[in-house]
Amino acid sequence: MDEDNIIRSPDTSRANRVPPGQKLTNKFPVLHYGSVPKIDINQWKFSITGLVEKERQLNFTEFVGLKRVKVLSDIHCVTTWSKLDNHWEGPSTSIIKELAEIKTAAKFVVIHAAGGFTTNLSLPNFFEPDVLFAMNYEDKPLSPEHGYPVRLVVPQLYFWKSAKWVTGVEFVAQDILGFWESNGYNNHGDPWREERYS
Ligand SMILES: Nc1nc2c(c(=O)[nH]1)N[C@H]1C(S)=C(S)[C@@H](COP(=O)(O)O)O[C@H]1N2
Ligand SMILES: [Mo]
Repeated sequence: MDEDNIIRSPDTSRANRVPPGQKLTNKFPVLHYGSVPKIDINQWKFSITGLVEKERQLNFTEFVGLKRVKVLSDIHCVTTWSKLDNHWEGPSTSIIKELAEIKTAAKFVVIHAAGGFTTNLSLPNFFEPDVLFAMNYEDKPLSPEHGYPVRLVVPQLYFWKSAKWVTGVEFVAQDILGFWESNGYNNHGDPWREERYS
């Protein structure tokens, strides 16, 4: 991979890259609730809804055409495995600001994924420069179990915020707990502060 124009997630520059209570693995475990959805790329839609001037839907061809960034990140799963030096590629979350005008009343975003899965983020967390809608992992399209065709990657928070099989983003004024956040996980999820459970 071309290392020149890569966005390095800030945590990859720490002297000690392993947060408290975490153990390194070279494997890439698969974790999610339910089963891997079967995605028909011809039917696939990405929607931008909620507190925006005009709601939008993009089909797969339109989404594939969006400008992309490359990100280097570390993964920290709340179940205590961490995996360093992951390369992702896809549209930055900042692309949403070019696709839709977000109303000033919007303070949080709900990420929607196949099968009704959701996760929630504050707008500052969502728009961190290292957050992206990943389509490629290590220069190859995501595998179905890791979120094909599009997953969110939020490098600075525990990996449950990195929703797989993303279908859209919804801007809201009040925070709305997502799936894992309503099932005992912390609402924020900073691995360096061990914000694991609520
Ligand atoms: N759609 C969806 N995305 C999800 C989840 C889920 O249940 N559904 N689980 C999260 C959790 S808890 C983790 S740890 C990571 C695991 O990602 P991986 O299978 O690529 O390692 O996906 C996150 N994204
Ligand atoms: Mo997880």
